[in-house]
Amino acid sequence: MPTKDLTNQTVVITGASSGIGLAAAEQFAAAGCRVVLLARSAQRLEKAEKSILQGADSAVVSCKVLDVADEGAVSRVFAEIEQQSGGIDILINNAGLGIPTDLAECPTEDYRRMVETNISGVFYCTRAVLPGMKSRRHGHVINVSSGAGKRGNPTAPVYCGTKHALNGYTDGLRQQVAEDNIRVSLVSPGAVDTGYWDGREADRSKFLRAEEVADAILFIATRPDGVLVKDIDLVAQRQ
Ligand code: NJP
Repeated sequence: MPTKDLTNQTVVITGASSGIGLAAAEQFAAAGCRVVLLARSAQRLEKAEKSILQGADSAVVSCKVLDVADEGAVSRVFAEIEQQSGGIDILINNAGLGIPTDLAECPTEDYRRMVETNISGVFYCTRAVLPGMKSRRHGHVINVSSGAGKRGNPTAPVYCGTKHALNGYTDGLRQQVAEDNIRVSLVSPGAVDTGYWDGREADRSKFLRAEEVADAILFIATRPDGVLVKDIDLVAQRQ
């Protein structure tokens, strides 16, 4: 089956300094895309950029510091990227965090961080790319959600709430912009061996690998025009 050629497409990835975002950046760069990495830590972004260039010195990669929860900064940074690139083709809303919460004791600050990153951040970034995508009648928004967006679990009710909200938002947006020829997709992984789990007790050896989730994201983006993958729900199956 023919796949979509992504050569020279501009791909913006939030939360690209580690884990799934970094793995996706590596794979989209290898597919010939111009990749823009976004995250809060300049140091981690520079390291990520270097590691991508080490893997493929012809990769076209740049990075910008951005907290997706900062509305004004999102507007500024995305306007810069639009101007410098001539237009964003693919946005991967990947930045996110989950804090295990006993709701009776959950600090408001933890609640706010999850909601502002996992939901408000996706809204700010998506809103920033839609006018350009609509005027070019072309674009793809891929949201990294979670199995926790479909099934609640007792350890992280706030995180589950943000990912359920993300799924509803994605579904509505997909229908809203279909007539503008913009595709909107979701990826829903189970547990993935990334920094998300640092400091927590878990046997990560049987988890998904970040590259496996990145591979699913690339699969979604390379479907030919006219084909939309709405969601990939993937889990590890390791003995
Ligand atoms: O985690 P991690 P993952 N603004 O911690 C950045 C979902 N997921 O790759 O900002 C901008 O390695 C942070 O960089 P920095 C999960 O919900 C995961 O696993 O410098 N960037 C880093 O680059 C999330 O949506 C699992 O600290 C912000 C990146 O985000 C996505 O996968 C399971 C930011 C996080 O990388 C990627 O997480 C599942 C902000 N405000 C869904 N806050 C799993 N790992 O098990 C953080 O179902 N970042």
